[in-house]
Amino acid sequence: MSEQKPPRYKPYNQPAGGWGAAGATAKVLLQQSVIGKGSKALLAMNQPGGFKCPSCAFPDADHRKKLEFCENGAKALAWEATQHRVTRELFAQHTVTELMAQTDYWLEQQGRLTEPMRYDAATDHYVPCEWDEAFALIGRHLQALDNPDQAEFYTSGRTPNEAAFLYSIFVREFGTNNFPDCSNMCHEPTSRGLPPAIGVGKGTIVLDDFEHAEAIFVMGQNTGTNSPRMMSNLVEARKRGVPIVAVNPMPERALIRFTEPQDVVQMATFGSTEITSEFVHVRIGGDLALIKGMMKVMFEREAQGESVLDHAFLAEHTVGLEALREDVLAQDWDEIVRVSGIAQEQIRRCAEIYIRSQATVICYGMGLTQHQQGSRLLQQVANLLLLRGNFGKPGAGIGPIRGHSNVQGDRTVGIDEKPTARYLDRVQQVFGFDPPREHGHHVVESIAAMLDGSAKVFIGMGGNFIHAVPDTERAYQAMRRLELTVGIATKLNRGHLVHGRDALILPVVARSEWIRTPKGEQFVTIEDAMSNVTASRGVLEPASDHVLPEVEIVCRMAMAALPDSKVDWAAYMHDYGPIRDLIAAVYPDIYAGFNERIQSLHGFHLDIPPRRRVWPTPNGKANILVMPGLEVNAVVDDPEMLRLATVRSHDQYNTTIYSYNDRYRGVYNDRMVVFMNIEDRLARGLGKEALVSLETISDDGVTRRIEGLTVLDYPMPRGALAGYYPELNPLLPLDYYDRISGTPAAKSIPVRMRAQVDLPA
Ligand SMILES: Nc1nc2c(c(=O)[nH]1)N[C@H]1C(S)=C(S)[C@@H](COP(=O)(O)OP(=O)(O)OC[C@H]3O[C@@H](n4cnc5c(=O)[nH]c(N)nc54)[C@H](O)[C@@H]3O)O[C@H]1N2
Ligand SMILES: Nc1nc2c(c(=O)[nH]1)N[C@H]1C(S)=C(S)[C@@H](COP(=O)(O)OP(=O)(O)OC[C@H]3O[C@@H](n4cnc5c(=O)[nH]c(N)nc54)[C@H](O)[C@@H]3O)O[C@H]1N2
Ligand SMILES: [Mo]
Repeated sequence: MSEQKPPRYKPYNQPAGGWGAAGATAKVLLQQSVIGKGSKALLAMNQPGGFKCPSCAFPDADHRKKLEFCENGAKALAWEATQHRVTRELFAQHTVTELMAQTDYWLEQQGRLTEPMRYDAATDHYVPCEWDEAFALIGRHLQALDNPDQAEFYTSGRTPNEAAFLYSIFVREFGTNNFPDCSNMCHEPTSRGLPPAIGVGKGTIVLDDFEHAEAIFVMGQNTGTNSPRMMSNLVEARKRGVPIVAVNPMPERALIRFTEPQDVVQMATFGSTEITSEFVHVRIGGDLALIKGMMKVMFEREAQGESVLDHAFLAEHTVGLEALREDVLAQDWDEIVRVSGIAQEQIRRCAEIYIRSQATVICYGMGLTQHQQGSRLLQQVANLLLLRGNFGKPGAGIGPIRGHSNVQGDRTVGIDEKPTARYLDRVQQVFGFDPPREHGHHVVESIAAMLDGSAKVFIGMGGNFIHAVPDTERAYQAMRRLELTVGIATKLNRGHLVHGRDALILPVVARSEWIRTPKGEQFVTIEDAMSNVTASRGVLEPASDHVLPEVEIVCRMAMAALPDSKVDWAAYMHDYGPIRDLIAAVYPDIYAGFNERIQSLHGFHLDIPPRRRVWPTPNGKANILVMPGLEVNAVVDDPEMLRLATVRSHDQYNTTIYSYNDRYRGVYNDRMVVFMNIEDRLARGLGKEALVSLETISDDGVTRRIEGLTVLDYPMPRGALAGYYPELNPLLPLDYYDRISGTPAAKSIPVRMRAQVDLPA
């Protein structure tokens, strides 16, 4: 019997979730041969006393007595708990050059890393090495640098608070603030854009706010795929009749219709809930024009004598209203409609929904942050909320939906290339060394430093830097110039193969696994996207006897690099309680009494002053900030230009590809595709599913082109394209980023499309 491959593209017309999701969960456990073990772990995931899902940062619903996992959480777990192992034999069989020829999917499939490996240039193989030898090599390289700023210390958001905190102390005592972080490519516009406006760089909502909201806006976020547990909140809100407005250039399936896999009746009856009451098919980068249009409706109605703003709130809590009014009223309706791609009538409907609601939540994801002016765009989201006093009352606030499960926590505990003076003073008082005061590198700056030769060492605490960053080809060149690259990781990835003269792969204990040290069983803590800090205790046996917890790795790197350290690393290596005491000492405002408070079954919430209508800004007010114009990206004057958004499929976790399918978008067996409006395709004389190339429009003289992409007819707005991250990262210029946050504009790459005549064999 020949194995029939399903067609490459078959539009998906079912509701998202439901039996499709339940089936996919079972299948993934089966594939990784972890049915029994996986099920045991799933029962402990996101439950009090268990561990935090290694997938996304959405909070647990502690008041509901149900399993708190979703299809994609189960996938993340199955991939982590997999029975497959990368052993020394794999590295003995293949040179690094041979491994480079394998796909990322294949690398991932090899399973968990099991022992430390060191690159041997003479044979082009990774060879086993002792942990002591690995730390000694790191120590030697770091000590040999002319100055500490020649090292780059990357962090990805899976690292728990305890390890991230010690890492930030180690690196500062070593003498640099070079902390490129996955957050720099993600929610940094939140961290940098919101503080001048509302005084905090975090979200202000908690889970309960979904229950009190009278309207919910979901902007630039593919909820059903990337934060599936949030679907429960949307379903519940919808059943209460709350209007939900989704703003997205892609009509993401789960935002249209969803079946709650945990709803027994819906599952049995094949029922589903219509999620979105208003789908706003915005152009890429059109959100600013939409928001200004909504505000224009409000100011126009005010001018006609109606009261639609919260005047008491505005008078007591804000400054800057008049400048905003002037800017917004000056925008021309035709321009608003052209740039947003949304008819005036629909903008008025959105404004009406917003005005009628006494409590509104606005959630957003990468569709808002990854633009050249992402940070300032978020300030306009804050303005919209401020106009109706949507802070500091139940059911209202701003909700950046964070990515990695501890990406927010890592930043809170010190992973920050631009630390505040106040924080540095605390570090000095608590530890007794002088931390460097000069700002360090974010991701883009770290690559520039590698390229110009000023960086020599790269240490990656988790993540897959090389495939997460822009400009893949230049990033490869950058990495290959280094003297030492270190990948501290659970799984083999491309970053371990694109390496420096010396290179190490250091395997770690994963989130779902227990940490047993000579001081007993330890737990770690994480902070979710709504500022709840909870304990996480793994329940599975570690992948091998030779993997180490991240905390121990940090301590031993520090001991090797800093022989005269003022920090008693050995005291923290096996005992995490004292680390939390240090966190409390450095951050008394939010973390005082950490060890007592973490005893509570559901953890605790870190104070977010705007929830109390307190604004930690220099003037003590919420600042209404003006952003002129309607564009969030530099205008490209080229009639051929199309805007490309790089997005995630339903079957990947960032750079980890689970399969080549993207169920809800109807794509099978292929990721080298471009989603495009059929009219745009016809206008270019392209046939159905034509093969094309994309070339970036830039003025830096570098040609960035990807060939062999298949065009799929998809309900995209005119002029908008979408394709997959990380495959399309070679098209994203290093220099194309938000100047305030450093975040690459991965959702708005200007490109030209060409028909490809030479079909590959
Ligand atoms: N299963 C799974 N879960 C994940 C991840 C994963 O890869 N897989 N990654 C985690 C991480 S680190 C993060 S940051 C989050 C990411 O989660 P999301 O923020 O959902 O990320 P993306 O898939 O990159 O894109 C989001 C959406 O932005 C839309 N978009 C593109 N351009 C625009 C625009 O100009 N305006 C608007 N309004 N929308 C636009 C896209 O169509 C897409 O629906 O998810 C986290 N959770
Ligand atoms: N073009 C484009 N580029 C993007 C994006 C985009 O939308 N478009 N999104 C950006 C975003 S939002 C993000 S967050 C970044 C993601 O960038 P990263 O965080 O660097 O990438 P990941 O793919 O999440 O990293 C996966 C690796 O982490 C390791 N790992 C997994 N769990 C653990 C653990 O518990 N501990 C340790 N030490 N290692 C672990 C595994 O070895 C795995 O291979 O990519 C960014 N890049
Ligand atoms: Mo992210």
